[in-house]
Amino acid sequence: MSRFVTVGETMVSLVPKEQGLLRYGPDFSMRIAGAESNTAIGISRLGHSASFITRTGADGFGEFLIRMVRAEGVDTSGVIVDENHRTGVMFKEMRPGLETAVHYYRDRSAASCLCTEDVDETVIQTADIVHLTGITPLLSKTCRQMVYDIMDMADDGKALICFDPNIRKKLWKDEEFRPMMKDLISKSSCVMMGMEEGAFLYGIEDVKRLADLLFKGGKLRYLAVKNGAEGAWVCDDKQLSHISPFACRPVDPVGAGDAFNAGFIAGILQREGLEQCGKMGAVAGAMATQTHGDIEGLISAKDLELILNHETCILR
Ligand code: KDG
Repeated sequence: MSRFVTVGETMVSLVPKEQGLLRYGPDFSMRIAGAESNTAIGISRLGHSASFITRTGADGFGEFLIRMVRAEGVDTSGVIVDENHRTGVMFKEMRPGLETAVHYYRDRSAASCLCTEDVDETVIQTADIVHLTGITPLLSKTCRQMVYDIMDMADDGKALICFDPNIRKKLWKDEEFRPMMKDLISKSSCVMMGMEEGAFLYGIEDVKRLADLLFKGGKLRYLAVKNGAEGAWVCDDKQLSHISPFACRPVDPVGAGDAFNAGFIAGILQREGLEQCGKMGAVAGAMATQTHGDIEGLISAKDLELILNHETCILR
């Protein structure tokens, strides 16, 4: 039984070896991506047991992903290998002088066939934390139903439901998903979102007002509002604190939000105080921006402790 469980799509990410537009044919290296698998790996690196549930295709990409997640110490016993669908793929495009663009090849992927029956209720109900993101309900109707059902299963157990809307406009297609995102947020006890996402969903840019609104529902226990290089805000029913950004040399922000979530959730699992959870998130998020892959910069428990205690280790 893992303390942390998450369900969602993991994908092969093809990351160019150099800056440049795709049209000029960069060389790629094959990495792993996916908000939920990133977070599960982040939690495992921070020393907590984590399980990841998904569907992959019965192909080399799927085998690669399962090996990667398992090699990071995450329990993959709930992963289903789907003979009839392929593993999702995404490409990063490192546009010179501009933000990295992401191109998805995930329509009708194996993970988009995930459904409630794929999830073992006992695994959800015995976890301390069940983490979901707003990406999964956009993948298909069965995924959407599954996310709602997992939240109900978690409510029947002891699990704290963590949710990150992780808005990916490329997946919104023609549909208006705002009410659904807000509904899922209202069912969660820990919400971690970007400042821009708060503005997009609620039209509120002031964190205090956003917190007042979200805590009014009565279910929420923790709120983290991530604001990139400006740091983050963390909030519970008693306190609202700003967390300064941790100095870093960013090369790619993709995956930093998941790393923040892993640090923040690890803090909750360790029963740290609110500000310490926020600092753990901020350091983990900053460290993740320093590599081009999503998981390569995820920090270990030992390094996080050194940083938080302002200690150094002997390297030479
Ligand atoms: O959070 C990082 C993710 O954006 C990336 O790994 C891919 O999950 C992903 C997505 O759907 O964009």
